[in-house]
Amino acid sequence: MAETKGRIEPYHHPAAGWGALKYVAINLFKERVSGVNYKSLFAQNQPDGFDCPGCAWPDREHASTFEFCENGVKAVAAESTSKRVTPEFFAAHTVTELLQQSDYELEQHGRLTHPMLYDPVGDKYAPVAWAEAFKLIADELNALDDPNQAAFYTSGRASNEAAFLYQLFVRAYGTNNFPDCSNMCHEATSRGLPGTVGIGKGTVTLDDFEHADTLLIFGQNPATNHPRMLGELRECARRGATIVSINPLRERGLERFASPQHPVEMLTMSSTPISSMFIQPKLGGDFALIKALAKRVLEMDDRAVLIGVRRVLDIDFIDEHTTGFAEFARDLRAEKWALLEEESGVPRSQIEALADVFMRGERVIATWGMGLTQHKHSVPTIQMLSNLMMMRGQIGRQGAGLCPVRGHSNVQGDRTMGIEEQPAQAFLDRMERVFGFVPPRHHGYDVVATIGAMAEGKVKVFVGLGGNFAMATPDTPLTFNALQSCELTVHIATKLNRSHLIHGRKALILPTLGRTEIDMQAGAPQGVTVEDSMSMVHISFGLNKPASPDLLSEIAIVARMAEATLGERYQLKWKDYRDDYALIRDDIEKVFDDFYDYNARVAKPGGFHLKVASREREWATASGKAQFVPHKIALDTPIRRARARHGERLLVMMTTRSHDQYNTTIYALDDRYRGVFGMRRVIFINQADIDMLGMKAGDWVDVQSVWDDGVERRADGFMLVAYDIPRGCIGAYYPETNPLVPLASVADGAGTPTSKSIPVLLTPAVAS
Ligand SMILES: Nc1nc2c(c(=O)[nH]1)N[C@H]1C(S)=C(S)[C@@H](COP(=O)(O)OP(=O)(O)OC[C@H]3O[C@@H](n4cnc5c(=O)[nH]c(N)nc54)[C@H](O)[C@@H]3O)O[C@H]1N2
Ligand SMILES: Nc1nc2c(c(=O)[nH]1)N[C@H]1C(S)=C(S)[C@@H](COP(=O)(O)OP(=O)(O)OC[C@H]3O[C@@H](n4cnc5c(=O)[nH]c(N)nc54)[C@H](O)[C@@H]3O)O[C@H]1N2
Ligand SMILES: [Mo]
Repeated sequence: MAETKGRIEPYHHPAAGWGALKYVAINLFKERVSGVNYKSLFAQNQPDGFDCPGCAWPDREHASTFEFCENGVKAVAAESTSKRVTPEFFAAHTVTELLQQSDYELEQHGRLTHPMLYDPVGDKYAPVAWAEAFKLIADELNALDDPNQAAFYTSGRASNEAAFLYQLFVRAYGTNNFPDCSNMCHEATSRGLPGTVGIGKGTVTLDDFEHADTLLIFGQNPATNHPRMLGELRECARRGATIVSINPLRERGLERFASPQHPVEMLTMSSTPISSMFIQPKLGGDFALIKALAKRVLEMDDRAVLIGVRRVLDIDFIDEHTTGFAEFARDLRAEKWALLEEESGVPRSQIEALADVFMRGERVIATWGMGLTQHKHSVPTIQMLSNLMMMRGQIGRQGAGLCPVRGHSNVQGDRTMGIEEQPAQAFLDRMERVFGFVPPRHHGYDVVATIGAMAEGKVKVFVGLGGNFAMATPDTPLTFNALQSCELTVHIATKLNRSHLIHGRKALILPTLGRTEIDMQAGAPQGVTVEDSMSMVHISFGLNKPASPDLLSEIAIVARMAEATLGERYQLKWKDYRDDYALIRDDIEKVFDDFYDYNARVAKPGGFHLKVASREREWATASGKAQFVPHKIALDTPIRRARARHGERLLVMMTTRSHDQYNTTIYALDDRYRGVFGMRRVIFINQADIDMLGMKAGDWVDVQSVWDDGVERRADGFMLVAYDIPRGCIGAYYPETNPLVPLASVADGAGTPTSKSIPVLLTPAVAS
């Protein structure tokens, strides 16, 4: 089904600026946010307000000045909408009817108000009492032959308290099946960094941005996805720091920025240039590019030794803090320049120019997003990036370090709290000691494994704590079948989405409070805590009246699910926990030493920084040192094999976010900075590739992925948009393109679907 009303109009303005303000106004109006809720916009990320549900970028000590952010405003407006999805709404629509609506339309219906149970007779959801809903879940869970026949998904908005209780419940019930959104997101970071620096988290804080002289931004689109990061980059740029954008797609939002925080910039229509250098590797070319930079650093160090000038390598750091350098250097020396150039898609002259910038930098921060994490070789890529930074001791000192930029506002905290299908044994020992039950020891299913297990009938109950599992995951038709073959699907959610409609034989939708809402328990307002992308933990209090009197908090839902399922087993204090969230924090503190004095420390404005050992140059690796890990360029890959078969017609597709979406939530149909308006079914493609296809910009195509399992995977009806992107690489939006991602196509060692490198063929659209 082709959209025809859209238009393409290149964007020539700075990011943010007046455009952002205008869009905010339109959005607020459209969402029909009630007057009283306006004030909540000014309370996000304030000391006594709530943590913005928009993204995981930290805020300056929950600063006293209002930080304007389009992303945050949209997220808050979407949650504060006055529209409601009531029992009457469900009575008026069958599920089959609702399935005809687009994700955008489903989002527009507003907030869920009542717990709902699917009625197969009328093919409709009907209201159900909370107690009955919990009893149904308990009965289904207790009827399973094995607890491993259930899977418990988490989306990264869940608070620390909700996540901790959830994993406590699920482990007491008896499984480690914790698929979570980070499996699809920064998993390669979480699995890659422990091998090099000992912990899967970033090593910088916002303070380091004030001291950095060089910033390398890999595979990220902050103007859309982390707008407050642009404010930091602006300050860096004004101070004279060099900012390099490494991205196949020339993101206009990384070129110039007009800060909404600075009235003069706004009034004079001026702006600050952000990136001074743009490197455009081919999709997935970062691994070879970073390895090439490392090789160049080594060569320049050889030269320095030869002519007797200051070393380029930080020899002291390497000697004192690392292992494996000799072998790593041997591998670098053996690598051929021609292969590095070919695989990265970056000419040698540009590699050398970028290496110069890196070597000139005294204090370098490397940031990265999904552009590095959603490829087959993402773990080696991230390890190579830490190798590169370690060569010059750019980790664990002021103004320098590794900075993975996370997505969901508490995705990092959820993992810290034990949402992890491969839990560490030491953590399980601790759980056992504190709570007195024996937690399951073997690994559970991640997202991809859960889908496979559902499809094979091995997982029969699916519970989703937030998120939109059906749309966020790969291989859409297969995933839909998998979910539909479940005995029971349960979704704890704020708004209606497609996952609620792709349901099991029995199905529940459990409506919950959003983070912006007042959470009263046993007569007292409760706060919840979150950990941002830079390991700052702080407390968040909702301010708005709940969307419906029938909502329960996520914590109350989890606790009551647990009570119903486990009964008196293990004497866990479910009722106490839900009456007073401070008691949950007391028990979190018993399990994790770094959370000592938890309640006292989050009571302070700004909260506290959770220790990241690598930041202190303490290395929690097997060797007790930071480890250089060599990696070869893989020459036998699905993409290479597909290209050998199809030649230049084989294109590699990345799937990204437009400006007006939050993951699977489609707020509106524009992608302002990329110049797409009123439509989403577009493909960004190099003009030379359009010519190669014998087509022209504006033509419509169907897309088919190339995979060797005999399954036809296609997505039809996309318009070609000529764009500044390397030949052989194309871009499109997710989730529309998820049917193209084969379930088996994952990052080695992380299991992340390869959403940024899908081998595809384009053909003229059959029905447009
Ligand atoms: N408004 C808004 N904000 C969000 C979200 C949202 O959907 N909307 N989602 C949140 C979440 S969960 C996340 S994880 C983050 C995601 O934030 P990002 O990491 O910015 O995610 P994407 O939109 O997928 O964009 C990836 C960027 O990587 C580039 N890229 C793609 N492939 C490659 C590659 O091979 N190499 C390099 N170097 N670059 C590449 C793309 O051109 C694009 O600029 O944002 C969070 N914030
Ligand atoms: N092809 C492709 N696929 C991708 C990606 C990609 O770049 N390309 N990105 C991946 C990434 S990085 C991520 S993080 C995942 C995202 O996967 P998910 O986290 O599963 O998806 P979201 O779209 O963020 O979930 C939105 C839903 O969450 C619910 N919700 C919102 N707020 C709350 C709340 O406070 N509590 C509860 N209980 N529910 C709430 C609402 O019902 C809303 O519809 O998608 C992944 N999938
Ligand atoms: Mo994400």
